[in-house]
Order: sequence, then structure tokens, then C-alpha cells
Amino acid sequence: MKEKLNSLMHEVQNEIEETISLEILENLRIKYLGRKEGIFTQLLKQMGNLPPQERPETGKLINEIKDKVTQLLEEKGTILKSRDVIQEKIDITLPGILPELGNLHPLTKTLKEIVDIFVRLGFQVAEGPEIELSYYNFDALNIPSHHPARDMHDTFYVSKDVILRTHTSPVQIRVMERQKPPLRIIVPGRVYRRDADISHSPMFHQVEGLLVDEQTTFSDLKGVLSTFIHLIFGSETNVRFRPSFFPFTEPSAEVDIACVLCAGKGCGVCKYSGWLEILGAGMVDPEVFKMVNYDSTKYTGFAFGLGVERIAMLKYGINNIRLFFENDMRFLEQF
Ligand code: 2NL
Repeated sequence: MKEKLNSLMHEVQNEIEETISLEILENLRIKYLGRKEGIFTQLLKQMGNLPPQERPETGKLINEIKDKVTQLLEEKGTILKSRDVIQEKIDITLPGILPELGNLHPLTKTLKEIVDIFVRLGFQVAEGPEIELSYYNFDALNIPSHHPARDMHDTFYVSKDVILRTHTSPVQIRVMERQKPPLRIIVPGRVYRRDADISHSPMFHQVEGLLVDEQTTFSDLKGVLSTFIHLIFGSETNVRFRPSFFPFTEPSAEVDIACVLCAGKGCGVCKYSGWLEILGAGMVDPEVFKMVNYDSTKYTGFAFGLGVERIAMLKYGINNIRLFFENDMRFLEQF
């Protein structure tokens, strides 16, 4: 009887150990401890068949093993339950949580696109200070002292001779002061003007370009700027060069493209002209070359300037310049 009980104990232990679910564990409990059919219940019932002197010792042994089995079942139950809880929490069939992706600001994208085109055409990027001497911003560019652009109403003054640059041209002057031709540079950067409405911001971005070499002509200007426009607005875009005036170029031109919204038919955006102004440009005025000690009998060059916000607004169909600077995610996420 003792041996039978010991081997039964081993059998129960193994069975509990191999159990992998609470359901199987419950079946084991019924099999061994069930009130009616349980193996231990049966064993205790069979006690009557034993000789009376063996009954106390055997009864004690059966109860000890029964207690041990109860304990083992409980322990295993606890382990299986905790596993069930973890399985409930981690549902591997749910889709994963993707990290939010950042993206570039529409102005950064547009600026990069513009700069990349000119880099492909052989221009080198130059940069310079945003707080500038009025000499570099105005005098060296042949802008006379009575010119309205110098007015307090258009320029942010730091002091009498120090201002926030109103264009990036002072960088070109600084480069010409320290570098001899040939020169091919592109100058992106922030500029400042006292102006604010739906298409003007007191801070905006400009890209200016300058090419100086022997025998550079207006044809070179037209070729480079037409190529740029076809790369940024599409190869089918109509371009026109219209006479204009800047103090730092002679002759000067404004460059228009056929309206991107109405394809030249006339609409509110192009003020019913069918054309949109995209760039200002011209052949560098000999007066400017004189200021940087370039020999204007040997060298000629062309220069141009464009507003990045304006290009971005036309490219993406944005009607208010403030949207670029409000950092509203509903706007920024669209690019
Ligand atoms: C515009 C017009 C322009 C330039 C910028 C330039 C610079 C030097 C010499 C000569 Cl150092 N010219 N820059 C020339 C023509 C036009 O910008 O409408 N910008 C938004």
C-alpha cells in the first residue's frame, strides 16, 4: 500500500508539472481530489478493507499526500493564471503603433529645391550676416542715399549704419571683395523688410545669384533663368522677360511665368494679366563692379533675386504667407 501511494505521488507530480492550461489543471484536480470519483476519495473509502492496525498509519499517509497534491495544484494554478493575464494584455494580433514621422517645412523644401537646381548648374552656395552694414546693403549696390528703400519705413535700423539686411546682395559684395572672377554663386538666406500683409512678412527668404566672367551676356542670363524656371515649375511653363529697373543692374528685367492657376487665361491670382512675376534680374551695373575693384572693361556678369515664400505659395497654392510661420500642424502635415 505504501509503495502504491509513493508511485501515485510521483505520477501526480509529473502530471501537474506537464500541465499547460488551467482547464487541464482543473481536470487533474477532479481526477485526484473529486468528492465522489477522486482517486484519493476512493483510496480513503477502501481503508475499510485493511487490517485495523494498518488503518491509522495508512490514513495519515493518504491525507499527507492529498495535502501535498492540493498544494501543488494551487501553486501550478497561480503560475498558469499569471501567464493568462500577460497573454490578455499583449494581443499580438493588434497592429503596431508606428512612430510619428517628421517632415521638412514647405519653405525648407522649396529653398532646397531652388538651391539644388543652381548647384547642378555649377553655382556655389555663399552665406553671410543678417545684421549688416548699410554700406554693403545699399552704398556698394549703387542704391543712392535718397532712395526710398533706405527709408525708416522699409528697413529695420539697428543704428545709423547698421541694419537688418533687406536682401542677400550684400553677401555677393562681400564675396566679390575677396574673390576674383570667374564667379558663380547662389546666396540663400533670411531678409527683413518693414512690411506685413497676406503676401508680405517682415522676415522672408530670398535666393540671389551672381555670375561674373569674361563675355557673359544677357543671353546667358536668359538661358540660366529659363532653365531654372522649367526645372522648378515644369518644362511646359511659358516664360517672358520684361524690361524693368534696379539700381544695381543695367539693363534690368522682371521674369514672369504664365499663371500656374489659370494657365495664362486670367484670374484673381494673376490680376487678370495671365502672368506671374517670379524673378528680378539684370546685367551687373558697372558702378557695382567699381565698388569691388572689378575691371568692367574685362568682366561682365548677371545677377538675379527671387523670394522663396512667393515660389512656395505658387507651387503649393498657398494664399496667405502667415501660414508658413504659425507652425500649425494641420498646415505643416500637408507637405
Ligand atoms: C528681386 C530683384 C535682384 C539682384 C537682385 C544683384 C546683386 C549684386 C549685383 C547686382 Cl551684388 N545685382 N542682385 C539683381 C537684380 C535683381 O532681385 O526682385 N528680388 C526679389
